[in-house]
Amino acid sequence: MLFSIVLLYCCSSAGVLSQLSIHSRHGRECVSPCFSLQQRNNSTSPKIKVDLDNSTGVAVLRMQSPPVNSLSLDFLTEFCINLEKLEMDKSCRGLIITSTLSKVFSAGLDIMEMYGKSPERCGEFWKAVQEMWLKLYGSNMATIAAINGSSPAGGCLMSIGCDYRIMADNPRYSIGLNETQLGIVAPFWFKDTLVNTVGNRAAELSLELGLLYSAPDALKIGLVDQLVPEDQVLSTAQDTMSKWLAVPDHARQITKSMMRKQTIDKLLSNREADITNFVSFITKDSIQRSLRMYLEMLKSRKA
Ligand code: CO8
Repeated sequence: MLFSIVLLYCCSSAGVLSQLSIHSRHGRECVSPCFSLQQRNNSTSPKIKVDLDNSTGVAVLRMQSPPVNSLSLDFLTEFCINLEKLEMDKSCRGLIITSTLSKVFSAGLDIMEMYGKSPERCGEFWKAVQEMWLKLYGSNMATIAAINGSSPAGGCLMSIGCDYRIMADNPRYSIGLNETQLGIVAPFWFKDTLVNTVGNRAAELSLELGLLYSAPDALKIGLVDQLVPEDQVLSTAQDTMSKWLAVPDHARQITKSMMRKQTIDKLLSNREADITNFVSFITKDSIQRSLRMYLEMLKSRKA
């Protein structure tokens, strides 16, 4: 019931909806024309590819938006539509999320969506971020993040929104909610999701210091559940999924709802205020300056 409410609530996706393509294991592609897309950037190619294996009931959602799978409004909209479609497909019981990019799972929220934008646009963007989390954290499907690269901030949020996390055993990859390092503050529902995952003390340290954990350190604090060699991330996720799907759906779903309902309800009952807070915070001159400095740091690091 909770999950249905969440779904209904999240269905209204800020008016920017895309065509959705889902590929079956046998290469069949069904394009649903039931949504119309208002393109917001130059790229018209799908940022997400979904393959649903009808024989196992497991879908693999691949993020494929170079260079770093940053979560722009377009990306989030496409992500939510795909999730919604899978959620409504009774044959789909499990979802694995991974990346097609080498080295990066997701760089988190697209900083350019928060820098130099109008309050209206920032509000629209934040609503899409909320929707992504509500849909994922409240999903009826068993969800596994197959983290095959770095996953800071919003990428970490997406990972901890899943039921289980498998990460590539590569010390160069990092994961965490590093918002304070950018001079911004993770909202209460980011914090709640992290607390639910690693406990209060680890979350406090992690959030205040904006820590990014190497894969082995992330395993130590329980931010991820398992490390495997890089080339086995997806296959391990598929093996693990079969264990999750061996549990009767209704029992797993009710238990998941029991664990997550309070956290989800908190955002649902404060959604508008959360958007207002985000917009007034992110459009402040001092915060815009912090974001600019961070962007410059990213560019100079690259140079
Ligand atoms: N948004 C937009 N552009 C980005 C982002 C991003 N999050 N991350 C990287 N880019 C850009 C870079 O600037 C670079 O652009 P260009 O090619 O034009 O110079 C390009 O992507 C490639 O980046 P890198 O060269 O750094 O790629 P690497 O493969 O070397 O590294 C990393 C990949 C590790 C992901 C690295 O890019 C990185 O650390 N990125 C920053 C990640 C980050 O800090 N994200 C935080 C986003 S904020 C967030 O998600 C939550 C905000 C909550 C807001 C709450 C407010 C109230």
